[in-house]
Amino acid sequence: MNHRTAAVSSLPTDLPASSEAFADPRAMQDRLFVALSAAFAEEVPLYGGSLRVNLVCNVAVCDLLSRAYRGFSMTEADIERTSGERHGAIRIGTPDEYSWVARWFALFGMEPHNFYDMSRVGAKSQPVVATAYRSRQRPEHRVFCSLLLTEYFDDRTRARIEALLAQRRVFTDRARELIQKGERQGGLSADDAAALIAEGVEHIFRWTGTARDFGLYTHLCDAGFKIAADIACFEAHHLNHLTPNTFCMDLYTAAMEVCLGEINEEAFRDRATRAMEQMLAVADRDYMLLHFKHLSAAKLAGFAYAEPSRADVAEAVERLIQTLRAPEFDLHELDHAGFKDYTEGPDAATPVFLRQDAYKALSEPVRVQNPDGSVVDMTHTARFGEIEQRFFAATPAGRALYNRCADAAEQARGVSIPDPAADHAGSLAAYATFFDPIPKSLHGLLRAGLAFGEYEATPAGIAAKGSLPTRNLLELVRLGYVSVEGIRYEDFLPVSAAGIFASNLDQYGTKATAPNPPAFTQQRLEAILGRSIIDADAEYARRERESIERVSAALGVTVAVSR
Ligand code: OOG
Ligand code: NI
Repeated sequence: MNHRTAAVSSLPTDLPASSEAFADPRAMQDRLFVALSAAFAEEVPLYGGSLRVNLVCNVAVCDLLSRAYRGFSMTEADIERTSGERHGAIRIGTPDEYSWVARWFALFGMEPHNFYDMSRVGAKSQPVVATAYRSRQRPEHRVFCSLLLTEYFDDRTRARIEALLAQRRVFTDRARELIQKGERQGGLSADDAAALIAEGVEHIFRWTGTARDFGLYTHLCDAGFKIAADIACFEAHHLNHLTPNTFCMDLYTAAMEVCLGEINEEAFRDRATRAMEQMLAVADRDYMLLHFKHLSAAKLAGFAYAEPSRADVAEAVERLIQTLRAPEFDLHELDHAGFKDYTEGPDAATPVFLRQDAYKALSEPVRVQNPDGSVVDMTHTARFGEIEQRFFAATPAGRALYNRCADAAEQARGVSIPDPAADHAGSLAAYATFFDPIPKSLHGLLRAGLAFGEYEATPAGIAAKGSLPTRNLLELVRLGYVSVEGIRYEDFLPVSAAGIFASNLDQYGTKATAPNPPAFTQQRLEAILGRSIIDADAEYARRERESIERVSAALGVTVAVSR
């Protein structure tokens, strides 16, 4: 499959250097995700289509926001960069493979964050544990990385899985050499970095369309362990999905549904208009800073605000409709299994954690090689097309409140929340009421202690040192003596992750077939990694705490958020 090579070799090799000798890990990350995305789009035309849909929706959102904020503008290149952020998911078979993956990510400056035990999340449990790789500060990309728990299975099945996994070698000699060299030197030259990226795209995360041992594959699927089949019977750690960012989830989902032929243009006009109006209603300055990382607070403060008119919205929607009529948006002609019925996460007005949606997993042809040399052609349904919108990181109290709201909303689906296919607007509105207890602004979230923020003394605050009227941080923010930015959520949600496994494998909840499977602890995963796993919430809290300490030092008084 030489398109892989094409995707990689078309990239410039002039990776910016972090020091004289080594490529910058951040730049390597960006290059990696551009290359993975290009390769994924070549493998899965629908993914490429979804990127086109997302781009034109994001352009429409930015056009409208530039009417609201006079002076705000995003070039298509800015939009590409901002929406070039990705999260992905891979599933690993053995501890040895898992440690190579960790070492590989480390060279990109991506560290393990959070321990997810997916075998203990109730009805949606799956036989995997996981951590997610990302940069510690201001990450753009992250990868959920699961490890199959072979101890979950009865002895015979376990032995079959382990024997099959023992035969494969996902990391080539070249990849191993590069990793060892990078570790030894403390970095990689631009050429070596490009070679490491190519290893990832061409081998490690590659979809080969081939599998092994049809007997084991069907045994695992029939026993309810499609996840184990997806891991053990394939030759590489194929990406399960690669999720781009969108600036307006409800606009994107409506656009995908019209392109897939699931709704007509009239229904799209209606949904897109509501999505745009809803977006404008919440797009305050904190929302702008959250979504557009090239903006600084100072620059944003210079933009006058004028609420766009209904005619402006109608015009933006008509323009988008025109755009989507082009043949490149005829996605219904591609192989697909439809779009999910509803969006995961909070309603559009509640800016915490993540909103996620997806086109459903595709059934893809796979050629299976059997131990006896025979070959079987089958289809495998696992890779799907997720999209997300990232919001503020919630504190543990915020998470607890969010979980209560989300649980109640989940219970009400199909009861007091109407089916979205029958009444889309009514369904969104009823769903939103369950999140009423959560404040809708950054200020409200911070005051209630539900989200994390980073504070900074302003020049006015420093000038007023010694005569500040209050030590209350949020009051100081209101008076212009301190500025605050919400911290964006950069992690996964265990419950959503469990739902994602269940929905894209089309298999809900599995029970162990081993009589007493031992708990797989964080310590065991850390032993495999040879390092500790970062607690993301503790990091968000640390960033907030340190920023408050800096403000106190700059203003000469101890400030605090008073609740
Ligand atoms: C991982 C699912 C986790 C998310 O967005 O929560 C995930 C998987 O399907 O392997 O990607
Ligand atoms: Ni995902």
